[in-house]
Order: sequence, then C-alpha cells, then structure tokens
Amino acid sequence: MKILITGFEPFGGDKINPTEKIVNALKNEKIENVEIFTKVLPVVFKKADEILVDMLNEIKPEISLHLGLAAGRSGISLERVALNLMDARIPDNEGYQPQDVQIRKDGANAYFSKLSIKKIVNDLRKEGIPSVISNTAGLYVCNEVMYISLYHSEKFGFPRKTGFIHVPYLPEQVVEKFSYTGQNVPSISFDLQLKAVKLIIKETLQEFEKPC
Ligand code: PCA
Repeated sequence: MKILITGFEPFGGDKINPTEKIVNALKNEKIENVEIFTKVLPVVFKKADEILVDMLNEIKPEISLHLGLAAGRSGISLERVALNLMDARIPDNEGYQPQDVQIRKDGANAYFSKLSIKKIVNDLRKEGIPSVISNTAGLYVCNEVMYISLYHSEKFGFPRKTGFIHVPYLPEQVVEKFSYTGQNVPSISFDLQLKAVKLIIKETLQEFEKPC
C-alpha cells in the first residue's frame, strides 16, 4: 500500500507553512505494510501541477492526502469539493495570477473528496481537535492540487482515495504576524496538527481496507 502526502512551501509573505513541517515530520513515519511518500510542493500553479502529476504516475499511490495552510481558519478543515477553476487573489510564488482559468479542459466542473470527511471530522473532535467540514478549498493552488488528484483518480483509477486538508496557522505565526490587539486570529499547535494528520492517515487506511 502506497500513500502520497503533500504539503506546501510558504507563500504570500509567510516565512513558514505548517504543512511543510508536518510533511517533514511524516517522512520517517513507519506504518506496517505502508510505504509513505512525501513532497513539499511549490506554491506555483504550473509547477505544482507538473510535479503532482509526475508523482502520481510514478508512484501510483492507493491513497493521497494533500495538506495546505488556510490562514484564519480555526479548525482542521476537511475539504468537501474541488472546483475546475483558478482565480487567484494573490500571485503565486512565481508571480502568476490566473483569473477565471480552467484547470482541466476535459474535467468535470467539480469533484468531491474521496475521504470519509464527516466521520473524520467527528473522530478528530472526539480526540479534542477542532475540526470542521469546509465547502470551499478556495481557488488558489490548494484547490488546484485537490482538483488534479481527484481528476487523476476519476480518469486513471488512482489514487483510489484522495482529499485535501487545510490547517490553521501555528501559534508562532500568529505571534509574529499579529502584534497588536483587536485582531482575533486562531491557531493550532504543531503537535495537535500533526496528531490530526496522523489520525486522518490511520482512518483512511482503515477505510481502504474495509471490504466493500
Ligand atoms: N495554502 C494555499 C496554497 C498553499 C497553501 O498552503 C491555498 O490555500 O491555496
């Protein structure tokens, strides 16, 4: 069984991206009968697309989980849907800012996550981890990555299970970025974020192994 886990480099003026740290922490994780592949993707529309497609074709993972930062969110967000659209509020890390551009000309308008998002959210909450279902992954590079993975799943049959998880800021990012009162910006510690992602991996593996 092969799992691909991706995160992102920092973007939009931030110095860190929690998902880069999470992915690096998972690099050496050992799970019986599971090969874990990790990648920190550039926040660059064209490069993230190329790198992801190459990795999916090379590895042919049964499961892929994609992680990104969503500044301002208060919980671990299980994304429900990816849209076939790029409409960037800010330029990517190489200055490209697509407006109303399709991701795949022959793709559906939208694809739904293949993760058991409701069960995962409930189980994370039972563990005391703030978690919600999100109905929009945005229209930036995270939505693009989620869309491409689901498109690939539909067209080629793998990854069989794939989805996207947005995480909030880390406390140190809030401390650094928001130094005056009056702004209420949520964060979740690295340890709790990592615990959440490990639980999501475990649940997705269990779901995968369930007889249909
Ligand atoms: N978050 C951005 C792109 C990279 C990341 O971590 C997003 O939500 O699209």
